[in-house]
Amino acid sequence: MNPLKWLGRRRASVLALLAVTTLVTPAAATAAPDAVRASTLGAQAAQSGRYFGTAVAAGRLGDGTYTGILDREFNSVTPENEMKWDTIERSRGSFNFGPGDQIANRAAARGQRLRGHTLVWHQQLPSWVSSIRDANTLRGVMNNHITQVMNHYKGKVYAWDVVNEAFADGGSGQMRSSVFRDVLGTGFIEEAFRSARSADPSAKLCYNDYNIENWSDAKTQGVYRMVRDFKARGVPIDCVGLQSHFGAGGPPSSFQTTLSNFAALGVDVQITELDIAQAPTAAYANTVRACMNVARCTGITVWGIRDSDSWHSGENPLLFDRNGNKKPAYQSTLTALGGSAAAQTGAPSPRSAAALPSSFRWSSSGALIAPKPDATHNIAGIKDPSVVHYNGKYHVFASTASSAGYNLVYLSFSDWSQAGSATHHYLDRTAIGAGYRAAPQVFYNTQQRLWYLVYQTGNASYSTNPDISNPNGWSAPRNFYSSMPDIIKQNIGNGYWVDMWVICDSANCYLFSSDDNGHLYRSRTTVGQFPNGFTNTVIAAQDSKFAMFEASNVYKVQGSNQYLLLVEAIGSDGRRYFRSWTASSLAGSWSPLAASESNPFAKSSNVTFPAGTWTRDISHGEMIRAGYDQTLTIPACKLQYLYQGKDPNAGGDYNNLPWRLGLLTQSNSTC
Ligand code: G2I
Repeated sequence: MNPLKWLGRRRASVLALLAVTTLVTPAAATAAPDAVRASTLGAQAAQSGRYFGTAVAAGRLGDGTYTGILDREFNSVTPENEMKWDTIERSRGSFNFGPGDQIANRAAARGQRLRGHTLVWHQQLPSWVSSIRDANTLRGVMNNHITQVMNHYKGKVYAWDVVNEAFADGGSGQMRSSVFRDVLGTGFIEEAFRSARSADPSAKLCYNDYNIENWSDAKTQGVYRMVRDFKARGVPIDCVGLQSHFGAGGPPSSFQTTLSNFAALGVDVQITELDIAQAPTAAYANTVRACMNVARCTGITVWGIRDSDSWHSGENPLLFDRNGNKKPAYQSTLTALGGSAAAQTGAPSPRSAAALPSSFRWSSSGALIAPKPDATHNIAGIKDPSVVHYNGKYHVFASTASSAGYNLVYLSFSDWSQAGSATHHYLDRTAIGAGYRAAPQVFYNTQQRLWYLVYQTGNASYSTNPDISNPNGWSAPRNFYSSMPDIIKQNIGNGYWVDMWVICDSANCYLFSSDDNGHLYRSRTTVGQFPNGFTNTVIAAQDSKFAMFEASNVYKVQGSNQYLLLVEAIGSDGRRYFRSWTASSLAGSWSPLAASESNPFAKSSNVTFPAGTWTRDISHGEMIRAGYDQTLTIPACKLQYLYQGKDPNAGGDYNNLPWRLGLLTQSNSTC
């Protein structure tokens, strides 16, 4: 929200009213809500923290059937040919990133992961490389290629196939003859991995090969010995890609053993190029199950979308037929992705035990908190609340709004019945300072033993305080980003960058934000680096502008491996309401929970007002949490939501609207 935001908001509301009959209900909103079983490959894989990807050909991106399936089903992509040496550096020192960028940018805009394929391979290698005979020249050429390509895609590639297919078929268990091995010796693989690590330390580095799926094969054993040696000597390697181009018999019976034996060396394993001749349902299911049964098998990529897209199209080896219809193997794959080891043995899944319901009903309080203007604070509305219960008190932070602009306020009370009489502490009097500050979010960082207040200033900003109850203890604002990330600049259109939200799991912290233009963004840093290092900004979810407007909240559901996403939308009646989604990881893809106007998370239509209908908007708010730390954990039962509402007849300047805070309590909780 910037100081001009009211213009955008007023225009948005007017347009929403005009669009009553034309507002398109997004597909996601009408899909059957199902928190436990998803209806697409990517969403189902994400429930176990895995990805499900496909090879993509840039030349097919103009085909709507192709891109329709791509974006619906897959949350990871691998360029089939566009990042190979003969495309990227066809002549020495001259780099062509165009086709690779086309795939990379498209994936980033849709929140799909990207696997980089491939840096060093004896095929699709230009003859100017394969004819080099001098070791120093070839070493320089190889390292320069790795460095240039990885630098170009830095931050965009999740995992790189650093070296591809370096081992020989047959019984030798040795490396195959190639210009790299023949001129540089077998040490070229180690050298490539070391160059790759220094070029992009945040990308996972994989060795990728075919015919290494059967544990007893000499080739498998050769690759295994190399990875074991690398791990023993500290040569950087993070993953092994098993291509898995199978005949109609499917995977060898030892496939899962092979996956777990590699994983036991301390690397991730991935199925990187899966296709199975004639696509037998059982063969696909067995392949997927083997991955699901190995914790470090982090994802599966099929080598193309429709049979007609396959490099072996005559074998019809993929999950979609030539017309883009799902084949029987699609169903067996989807089912196998849902079959966690726990489910197969009949043990209750913790997710279903504490999962949220798929529809909600609420009872609302009256307006509990109203602005308290004083001689120097002329305030029309109190908005955007953030709340924690800590040390026997509710601590509420909120925006104060008037035509003159926005700032922040703090109040605390021990019981909701006292909320209205609590003292308002204006934070413009503290080091947070005057000027545009809005939409606060508060949490305690347990590692740093500091409270954080995250808010928007035009950038994403924060202040810290060792004592939440001391309003004067907040530090001056600092920014999370040096400037607006490029992906937001590219997608924001006429919207505003608003409503920053931080949540952490045990490894990473994520910063979500909205653009009033249909996009939810997500950046990542490690728990150790927080509050610094936010990077890898992607679109975490998107829809039409009013269907995914702003005020997103993300929470961990207590006692489950579910995360809950709420986003504020503008309904066909022009009123604000919330939609909801779940995911099994913070970086996962979001499946609709109660996500439509007819089955909303919270809208005037599923809220009763025993004390009188004081609002028809259920707008920017926050869940009452089970704790107060950076994990933003909420209970699975008896949810409560503090929100902003206003007199339905009020109008005029958006910034001057009479927003008040009220509390929803879930009335259909079954636990
Ligand atoms: O061969 C199957 C895969 C084995 N593992 C490594 C992968 O990179 C490899 O992919 C295939 C692509 O699917 C094919 O599309 O690699 C082939 C090249 O070795 C690709 O074929 C090439 C043709 O050879 C070229 O003639 C053609 O111009 O595809 C190019 C683009 O269509």
